[in-house]
Amino acid sequence: MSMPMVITAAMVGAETTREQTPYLPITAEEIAEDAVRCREAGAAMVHLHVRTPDGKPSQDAELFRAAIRAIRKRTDIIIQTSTGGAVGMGVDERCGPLTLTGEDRPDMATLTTGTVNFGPDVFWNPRPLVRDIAKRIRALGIKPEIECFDVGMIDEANALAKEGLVELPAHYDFVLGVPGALSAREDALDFMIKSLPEGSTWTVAAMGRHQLPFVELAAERGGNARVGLEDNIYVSKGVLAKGNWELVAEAAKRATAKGRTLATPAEARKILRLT
Ligand code: KMH
Ligand code: ZN
Repeated sequence: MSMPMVITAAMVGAETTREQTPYLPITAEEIAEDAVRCREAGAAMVHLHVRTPDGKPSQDAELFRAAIRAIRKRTDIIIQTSTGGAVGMGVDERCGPLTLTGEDRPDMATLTTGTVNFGPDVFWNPRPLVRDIAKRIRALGIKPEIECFDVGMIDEANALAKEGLVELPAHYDFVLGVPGALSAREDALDFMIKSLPEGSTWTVAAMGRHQLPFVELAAERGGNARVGLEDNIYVSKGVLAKGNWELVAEAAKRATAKGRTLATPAEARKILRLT
């Protein structure tokens, strides 16, 4: 019997625009409304970015606070905040959500463990910056999701563990298919799984048209999957998803067709060792 599958909804991101899809949630209320529907459709966690009212990517703590409060008022879904933000942001800006404490503290935060080409840009994560963010996540008392855009980022997480900055076994997200980085290939997924330390948990987030097929690959392998408008705006060829919930619903359908049950947030907390 495999574990229940944890579906994460990457709801907002930093790159998707309202010009690309009118269904992108921007305000705290829009995010909360879509998060509730994602939870009903089978998601246990949201990966959260926020935007200014005019839609610009932001890592502002107060915008995160408003979104986190709006979500928690309406649902028990796990909230994982981004520390990646948008390309070009500095480390203090990226770590805005890590300044939230008490009832506004996020449940988890991302930690990308290496620099990578990101379309025409560079997502800068030099080793000292990675250590800085790892320390801030640790100081807040929450667990990271290690974002791996390439396999060397798994090795760097091992180095962080040796330095006492990350606890193993950890939870990883394989981000596959970003232009300029590791592509969304089945053999790449298998190599990444094989490279993990014993006892790790993993999620796969494949970009664009690869998103939903990779839910099925993850389901077959006993892993977890991330879907959502951050990574893909189409529910089928040329058809926009009418919200993150529609991508979650499609992911849930595909995962259950492969024999997987879906984790509730309470189950996901146990699987991901958050409690
Ligand atoms: N927007 C990307 C440059 C994360 O959330 O931690 C980085 C990103 C990763 O989305
Ligand atoms: Zn993100």
